[in-house]
Amino acid sequence: MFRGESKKSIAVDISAVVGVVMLGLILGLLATGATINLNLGGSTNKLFTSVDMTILPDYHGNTRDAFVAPDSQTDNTVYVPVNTPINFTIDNLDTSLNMNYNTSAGIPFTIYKDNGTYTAPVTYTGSQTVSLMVGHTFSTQFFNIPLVPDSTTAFTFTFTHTGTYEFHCIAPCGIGMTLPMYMNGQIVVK
Ligand SMILES: [Cu+2]
Repeated sequence: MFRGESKKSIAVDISAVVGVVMLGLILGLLATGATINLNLGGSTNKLFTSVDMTILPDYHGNTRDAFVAPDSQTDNTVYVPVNTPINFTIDNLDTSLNMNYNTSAGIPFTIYKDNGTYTAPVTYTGSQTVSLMVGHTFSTQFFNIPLVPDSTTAFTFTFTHTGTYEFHCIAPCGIGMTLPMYMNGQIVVK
């Protein structure tokens, strides 16, 4: 009888200890979970189906031309959904000519010129060779869009795989050409 009570008492003590430890673990996990959720909330970026970028010449310094991404994103990282047509519009406010673009873009695109003289929008197919003097390009591993001076260029592209893809300019437009946050950025497909 005595020994039985003793064992029971020990058993109760152990279960109480296990219970406290489990409670601590659960609270710890909840706390961790809450922290993770908060972090995700803080870093969850809006997914854009329309990406409107502007090219600003001499952004933060001479020849540091830059793509300026939407939504005041300062790191030039654009978040877009996978398997969704993304409408890109790029306003090139730079008037400089930096390269003779003489290749195909890979995907169709339309140039809307607004350089003071009205010009009807011109649409090019993805496979045709395009000969244009350009100031910049919007290039990724999937396409290579020529950007003529003082113009707006529009194209649509659907990313079929999630991942992070660099975009950059292949025109020799100055030191901004290779600088992240200038003519270099990322498209994150989620
Ligand atoms: Cu450029």
